[in-house]
Amino acid sequence: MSGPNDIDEAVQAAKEAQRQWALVPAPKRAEILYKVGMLLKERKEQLARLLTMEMGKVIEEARGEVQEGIDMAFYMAGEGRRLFGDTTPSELKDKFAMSVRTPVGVVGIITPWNFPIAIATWKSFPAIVAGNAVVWKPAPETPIMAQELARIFEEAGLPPGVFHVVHGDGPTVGNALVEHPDVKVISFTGSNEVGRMIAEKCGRLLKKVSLEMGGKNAVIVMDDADLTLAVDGIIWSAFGTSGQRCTACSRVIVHERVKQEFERRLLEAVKTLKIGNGLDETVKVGPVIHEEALQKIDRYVRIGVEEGAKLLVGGYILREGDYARGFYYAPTIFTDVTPNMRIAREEIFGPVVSIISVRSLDEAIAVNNSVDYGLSSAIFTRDVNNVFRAMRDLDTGIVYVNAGTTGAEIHLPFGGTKGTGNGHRDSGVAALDVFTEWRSIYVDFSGKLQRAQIDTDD
Ligand code: UN1
Repeated sequence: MSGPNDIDEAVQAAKEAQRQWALVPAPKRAEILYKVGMLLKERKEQLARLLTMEMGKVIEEARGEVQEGIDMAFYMAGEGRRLFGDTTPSELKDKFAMSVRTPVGVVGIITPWNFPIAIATWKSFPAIVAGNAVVWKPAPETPIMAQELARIFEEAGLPPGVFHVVHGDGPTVGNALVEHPDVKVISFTGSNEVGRMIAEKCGRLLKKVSLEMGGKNAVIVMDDADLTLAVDGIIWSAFGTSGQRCTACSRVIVHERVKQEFERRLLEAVKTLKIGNGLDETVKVGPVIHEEALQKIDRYVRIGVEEGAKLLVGGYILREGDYARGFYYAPTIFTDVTPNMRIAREEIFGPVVSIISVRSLDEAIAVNNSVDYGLSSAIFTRDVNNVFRAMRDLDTGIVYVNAGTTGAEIHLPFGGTKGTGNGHRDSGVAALDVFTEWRSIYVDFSGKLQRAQIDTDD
């Protein structure tokens, strides 16, 4: 565990190292990221196993998560040869105008336990290729993956001081990082509650802050949908990672004409899911992170029952036999849920999905957009008109057509509207906007004083 003094030491060392790092040509900085990518690739299996052991997601998904890190490394390494700025004409003769990206300095990164390595790569790789130094506070639940990533940076030849890991909780370590005057940008993924606290502090300090704070993601199933496909997509997005993704599907908005048949098929599919130790290749749903999470999920299920939702399946903690050794929650489906129920509005972060029935696409879109979050949404339909309506009208940062709400690819911007974020994006080229400042440069080669806005020809 680090204390506030450790944070200061890390930030000072980062500040020192960053000056030199910023002078390394970006394509050379990128070479380190290529090496990081290669090391992640070589160790994919070993890292995936560690990841499963540390936080519980099933091995197949752990491999997928490491793959996100590999993809991000190669993608951002490519950025080292781009980092595009703009050239623009000047209003004046013999004058050259351009804007370039410059590093911000020391960047503070705060990440959650559900994607202990991928989210850190979404943030640290663009920061590093752009010439910044990073001080990273991983979630206290997943320190091992953090150490592994730090070791890989070291082995790849990243100069000492450019990347730091500080362990500890939010109130001490996170706070010290957020408030440190030499940390210029904070990039945070986690709960809405913590994100708001960080944003308030950063607001006062005039510090740029990028927030990604979860979702209440819905899949719309229209009456013309391929129901087999919709069920597959929903099972994967709702119960993968035991529902502990910001992108997890936690609402299904189904057209009333197909509700009954859809529910029948969904129930059939849920019953085939094997729950257990994530290292077992046949297991589809692993444990949740800890007892506290288990209790929170269970509390929401009780709330759902009290609110009058109908429990179709699940709704209990698994405690028998081997399950007693972990934190297992039975995949849970509620139906006859109305959009204003708490289970349909609040992020549960567990394997619980609520089915809401609607009469039209208009109603489906309105229900989708009625929550305080706006990360991901999806529609299953065969009608091209529905597709384009959804693409335009679903108020989320990510929209899927004929796929579940999870599975974002790293070269597209990741983030959302409303309570999900504050307008910034992780991943994709948009991530560079968080970790760079724009510098506008004017070069006058006329040899005389030229005054913009005054020395006009007319
Ligand atoms: C998260 O849950 O915070 O789109 C990240 C997805 C993954 C990332 C999820 N690629 O589901």
